[in-house]
Amino acid sequence: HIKCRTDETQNVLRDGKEPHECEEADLEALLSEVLPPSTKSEIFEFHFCDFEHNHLDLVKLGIKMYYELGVVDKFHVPRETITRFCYSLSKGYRRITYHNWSRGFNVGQTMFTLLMTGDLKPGLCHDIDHRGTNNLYQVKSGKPLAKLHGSSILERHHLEIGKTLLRDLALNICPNLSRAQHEHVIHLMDIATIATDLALYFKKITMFQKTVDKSKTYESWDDWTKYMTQETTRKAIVKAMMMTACDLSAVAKPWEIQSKVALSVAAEFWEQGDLERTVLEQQPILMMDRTKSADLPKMQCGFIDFVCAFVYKSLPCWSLLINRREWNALKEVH
Ligand code: 5BB
Repeated sequence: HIKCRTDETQNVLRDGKEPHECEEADLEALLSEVLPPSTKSEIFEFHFCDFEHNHLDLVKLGIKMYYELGVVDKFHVPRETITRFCYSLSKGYRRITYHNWSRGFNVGQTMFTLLMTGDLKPGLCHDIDHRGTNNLYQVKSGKPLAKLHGSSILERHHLEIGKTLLRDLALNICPNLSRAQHEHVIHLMDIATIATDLALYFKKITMFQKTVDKSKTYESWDDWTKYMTQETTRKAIVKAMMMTACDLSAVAKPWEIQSKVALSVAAEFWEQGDLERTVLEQQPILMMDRTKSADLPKMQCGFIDFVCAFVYKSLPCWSLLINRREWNALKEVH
């Protein structure tokens, strides 16, 4: 049975304090402590592992990443503001099996390494307030969210929460941006968050293939305008692909990480499967059926071959092939 790590770290003794008192204490701690130095910080590594870090450690590292990206200095964001922002993001995640704060952090941190080692920025809020069940479940069980958003239900909800946090005066991390710059930031959040709906991923692949390698010279204004539009589309698609790469990146992390993370992905799928049995009185699909747990290695092989392989063709491949071999070996045991 997989225990939720965030749960353990958040359930420490509260000394009879109310939740909001704990939150103020957390914030004070975050503000009084020095941030970890960049030199010995592992946040620059693709192989970063959060297993040994608690909830607040990860918030600290999140703040650190914003400093490293240069956005805090560039826009003169006060330490308290960026601290409140990151802490609120972390608290916006529910204490569930997989789509929790540790995982939100990991996706943001993977994007961070892509940005710092490559040359291309949102990630921390992309799964905020996830319920541990997928879009189809929201529809089938008639959840209010499904009535609010027609497609990419959860992704649109993560986006709304992220934007609300950004808008909130006390948390506004970019008060010095012009209106146009502010709208651009929101637009980037739109692209990046909606992009993580896996249902859109396969459409994106085709678009991605169509838009690469369009180098030619342009002779007229119209020609150039068309080129610029394509450039903008191309950039949006590359950003979306990077988000998917970060979203699925656990599969391309060292085996010690992948084997553990895959179990928590499975645990959350199985919990949804249980809900489908009890609440919807339906038989869950193979992926969400805990009585079919022996098929996990086989499913991970399929996931790597048919879902992940494409996105990692154009990005650093980390440990994908090694993990493929490990899952395959486990498959043959059964
Ligand atoms: C994925 C698409 N789905 C609609 C049907 C099943 N497939 S799958 O066969 O590629 C598959 C993927 C089956 C089992 C899986 O996990 C078993 C533990 C996975 C899988 N998905 N494995 C992973 O390690 C990860 Br990471 C993921 C991504 C899960 C988050 C994406 C949620 C998007 C929902 C559409």
